[in-house]
Amino acid sequence: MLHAWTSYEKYAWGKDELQPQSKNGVDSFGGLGATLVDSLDTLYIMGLDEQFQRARGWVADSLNFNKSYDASVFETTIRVVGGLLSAFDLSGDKIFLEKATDIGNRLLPAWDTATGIPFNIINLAHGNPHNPGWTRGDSILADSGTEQLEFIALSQRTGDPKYQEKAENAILQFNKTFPLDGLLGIYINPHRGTPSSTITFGAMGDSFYEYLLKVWIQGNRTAAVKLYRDMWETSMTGLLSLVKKTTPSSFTYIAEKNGDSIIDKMDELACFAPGMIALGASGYGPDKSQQFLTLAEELAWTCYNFYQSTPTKLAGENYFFHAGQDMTVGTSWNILRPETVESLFYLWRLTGNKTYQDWGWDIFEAFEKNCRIESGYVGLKDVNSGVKDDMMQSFFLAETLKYLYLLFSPTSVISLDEWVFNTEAHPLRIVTRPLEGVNSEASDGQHKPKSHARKEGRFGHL
Ligand code: DMJ
Repeated sequence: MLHAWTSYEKYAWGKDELQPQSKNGVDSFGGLGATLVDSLDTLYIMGLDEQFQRARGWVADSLNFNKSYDASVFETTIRVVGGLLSAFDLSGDKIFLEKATDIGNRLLPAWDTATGIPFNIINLAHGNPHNPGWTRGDSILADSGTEQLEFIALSQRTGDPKYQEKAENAILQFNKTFPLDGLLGIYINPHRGTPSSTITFGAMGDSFYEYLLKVWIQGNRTAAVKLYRDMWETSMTGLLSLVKKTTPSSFTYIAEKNGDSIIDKMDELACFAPGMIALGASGYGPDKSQQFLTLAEELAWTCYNFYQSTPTKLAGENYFFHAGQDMTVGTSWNILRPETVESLFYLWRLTGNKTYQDWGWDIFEAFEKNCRIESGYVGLKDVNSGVKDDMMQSFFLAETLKYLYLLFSPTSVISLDEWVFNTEAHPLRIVTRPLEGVNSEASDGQHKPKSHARKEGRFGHL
């Protein structure tokens, strides 16, 4: 983390992302300091206090959202709103909540559609929400169902219910036509609410399913958030219908679907699923809980082998499964993604099995060997040849390095009893949800969960 961060500070300070080979910063997210904001909680958790204070200073003095930039509502929420709220929850420093509220207000008009399912792009200075041209007017499932954790937290921390109401309404809309298998198409018309027929736990679907589970956890599993758990369990019946085995080695994978056709493909992005399944398993009765934990472990073994099966020991972007050939790399780049180490982190926390640490260490060493250069970390254009690209993705600092660090930290460091990670690995405090409305405790700036007595300490100011 120090090497990645120091390189960013030296060559790309305040820019969204570092291009390590060019030794330049680029504004890939509209000039919001994406890597800096994405890194705040990682710096804090790792005890890199001087670096955290310098980053805090930039947020206070230079982070300006009044930009005429067509921002992705999803990317801005998970990285910037999530990063700032996590920094607030960890440090108690109100500047982070002020900034999160500013950007939250700018994103909010995206939900003003006939159905309440949001447009996925909005201009940060002028509003004017719309969808990208390439979706032919549709909204994307993951982009529309991955703001709930952040916007619920924003309402809880500010005492203003409007953020939570908008984001939760989208889920209520999805629930109106939720299919029996809980699998929604990845393109959804925001005016009519009708989904397309492409189903995946990878790109454009993934974190919708993740947030159904995590909002239930965020709300402390009360009746107020039971709908989310119910929807998640429904989607898990659909997931089970997509689980298949390779030949000859019997690797378990999650296939994709288009209409009635099964597609024997899995994105590395879908490797968040073993962690999610393990995290959700304990909410079932004993038999089902064991069934889901076993499935999670089998899927993690597959994802680990996405890495182990290439010459660089780094996974490609997606895999195809042909009879008799186990797994074959499809798109062959690796952009420092976190999903597999994220799942290893959850499995290690939930089972105590040190094998997951060993696997995580193997992946860490492969990143060190192939991706570390003098001025930061780069991805690979091809996991077979090892040819490097020129981008240090902000999620490498937010997620990949954080999950690797936590994989080797005591379980008390960001305890899963007290924190829930957003999809960008930003931990948010679990706050018990009362049956209606925003937690009344929030209005005076307090957000202490009722069911947890806690001490002052490094991992929280409450
Ligand atoms: C991150 O921005 C998030 O994890 C998101 O859910 C998926 N894509 C990247 C990491 O791969």
